[in-house]
Amino acid sequence: MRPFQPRLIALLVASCAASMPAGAATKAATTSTAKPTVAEAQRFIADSERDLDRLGLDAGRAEWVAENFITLDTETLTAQANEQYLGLSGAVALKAGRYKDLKLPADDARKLMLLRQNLVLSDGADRAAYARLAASMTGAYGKAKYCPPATAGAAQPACMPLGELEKILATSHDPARLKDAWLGWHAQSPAYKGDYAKYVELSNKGARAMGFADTGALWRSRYDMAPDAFAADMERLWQQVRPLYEALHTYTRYKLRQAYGPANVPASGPIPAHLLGNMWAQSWDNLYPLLKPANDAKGEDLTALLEERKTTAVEMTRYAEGFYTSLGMRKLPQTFWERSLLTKPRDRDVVCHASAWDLDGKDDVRVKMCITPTAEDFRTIHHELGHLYYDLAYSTQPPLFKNGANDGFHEAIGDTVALSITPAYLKKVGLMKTEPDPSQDIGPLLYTALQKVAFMPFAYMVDKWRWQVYSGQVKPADYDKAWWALKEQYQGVSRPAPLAADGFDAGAKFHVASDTPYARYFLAHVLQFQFHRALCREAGDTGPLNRCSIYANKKAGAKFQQMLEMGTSKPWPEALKAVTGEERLDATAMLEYFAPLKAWLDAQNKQLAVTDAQLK
Ligand code: X8Z
Ligand code: ZN
Repeated sequence: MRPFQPRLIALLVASCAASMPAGAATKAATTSTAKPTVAEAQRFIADSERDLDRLGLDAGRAEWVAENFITLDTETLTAQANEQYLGLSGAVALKAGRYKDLKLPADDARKLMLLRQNLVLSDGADRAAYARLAASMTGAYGKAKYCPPATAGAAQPACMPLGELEKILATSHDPARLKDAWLGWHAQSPAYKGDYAKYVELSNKGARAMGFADTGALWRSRYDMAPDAFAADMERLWQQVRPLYEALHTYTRYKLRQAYGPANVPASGPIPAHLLGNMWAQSWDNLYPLLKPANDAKGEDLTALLEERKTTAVEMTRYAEGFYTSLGMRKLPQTFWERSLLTKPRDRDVVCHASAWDLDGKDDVRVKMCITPTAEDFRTIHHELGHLYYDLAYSTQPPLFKNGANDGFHEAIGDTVALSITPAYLKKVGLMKTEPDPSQDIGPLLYTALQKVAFMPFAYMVDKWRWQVYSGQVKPADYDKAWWALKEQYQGVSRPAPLAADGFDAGAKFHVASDTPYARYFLAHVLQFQFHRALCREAGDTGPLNRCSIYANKKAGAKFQQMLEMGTSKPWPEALKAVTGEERLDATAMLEYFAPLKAWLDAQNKQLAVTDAQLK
C-alpha cells in the first residue's frame, strides 16, 4: 500500500496511505506524429492498466514490508519500487495526453482522465529523490519517540512512542503532564522538516509537468469537478456545520475552565490544544468524563468493558467482521487473518497508524493496526474493514476503476457502519448489559459530537494548509505560523507554547509526514451521515437517526453493496445517488442527527455564561 497514487492504483491502496507514484519510467512518452485512433487509445489504456497493475503490486508489497519492519533496507526497497512505479505512471500520464481530444466511449474517457491525474517526474534523479524522501519521512514518523530528560537523582525515564503519548493526552488531567507529552511529540517532526520542503518542491515539479498549477490543484482535481469548484464546495459544507461546531466549542471551553481553572483556559478565544484529549485536538471524545451532562445516561463504558474482558485484537476484528456479514457481505478471506498485523510488535518499529491494504486487487486484503481494547479502536477497526469491504466489492471492476467513487467515499464506508454501533446493537452482541432509556440521548449524542463535529474544522484546515504550502503561498520559514493561524481560525485552538524556531508541527500528524491527502476525511464525515440517513430509511427505520442501527438488515446491506461494487467507474454523484437519491454533498443529515444536542448546547451555553461570570 501506499500507492503513490492510491486513487489510481487502488490495488495497492493502503487506504489511508499516501499518495505517491513510483516509476520505472523507462521509455519517454512515445511521440507519434500519426493521428491517434480510438483503437490505438484503447490498446494504450489496456496496456497501461496491465503494467501499472503489475508494478503496483510490487510497490504495494515493498511498502507493506517497509511499514511492518522499519529499517534502512526496507525503506530503500520501498523507495526503489515506488520509483519504478512513478516512472511508469508518469510516462503513461504524459502519453495519455495524445488521446485527450478523441471521442472515446465513456469508460475509456474516464480511464484516460484518471491516468492523467498523476505526477510526471521525467528526470530519474528527481524520481529517486522523491521516492526516497517519501519513504524516509513515513519511516521517521513511524519510529519517532519522545525521550523525556532525566531529572536529578532519578532513573532515566523510558522513551515513549506515539501510542503512549496519546494515552497521556487521552487520560491525564494534569496540565503540566499534558503539555510535556504534547511538546515531546511535536519536538520529533522538525527532524524531517527539510526533507518535507524538498519533497514539496519535487512534487510540484511533477504536478506542473502535467499541467496543474501545483500539487494542491492536482489533489483538488480528483473530484469530478474543477479544482476551484471543489474548494468552494468544501467551504459551503463547512459553513453548514459551523454553528454546531461553535456551540460545541463554547460549551467545551466553559467546562474546561471549570476543570482546569481560568488560569489555564481563557473565557474567550482559542482553547489550548493540549487540553482537548487528543494529540492533534482533532477529536475530543476523551473529554467526555469532564463534559458529560449532569444526569449522564451514556450507559456503560465500552472501553471499560473491553478492558475488563481482556478482549483481544482478533476478537475486536471479529465483531467488526460480524457487522458486515450481518448486512449480507462475505466473510473476510482466511489470508486476512494470516497476513494482517493487528497488535503492536514488542521487538521492532512499525507504522502503527491504522491502515487497510488491498494488495492484489482480488482478495489479498489486510489490516495493519496496533489494536488496544478501547471504544476508539473498536470504531477504528470497523472503519478499516469498511475499506476492505469496498476493495472486495469492486474487485471485479477493471484495474483503473478499483477505487472509491472518490477518496471521501472510501473513508466513509466503515464510519457509516460504525454509526450503527448503538447501545441497542451492543446489547444484542453482548457488549452491553442494559440499554439506556431512549429519552436520555444527550450523553451519547454529546460523545459522538465530540468525535465527529469536533473533527470537522481540523479535517478542513489540514489540507487548507497544504494547499497554501503547495501553492508557494507559505514558505518553509512560515510553516508553523500558517499552521497555527489556520488552527486558531477554524478549530479555535492555540499552541500550548510559543512557536518553536524551525518547528514543524504539521509534520507531527501522520498524514502530513506520509503525504496522505486529508480533505477525504472531511468529505467522509459529511457523507457518512448522508449514507446513514438513507440506509436507515431503506431499513424502514423512521425514528431518530442516533437510535438507528442497520445491523442485520439485508435490504440496507444490499443497497450499500450495490454502490460499493461501482468502485470509481462513474463520477461520484452517481454513486451517491445509488444509495441516497441525492447528488450533492449535504451536511443536513449531520445536522439532523445532532439537532437535539444543538438545542441542548445552546441552552447550556446560556446558563454557563452566567456561572462563568462568577469564575472570574
Ligand atoms: O487515518 C485515519 C484512519 C485510517 S484511513 C485510521 N483516520 C484519520 C486520522 O486518524 O487522522 C480516521 C479518521 C481521521
Ligand atoms: Zn481510512
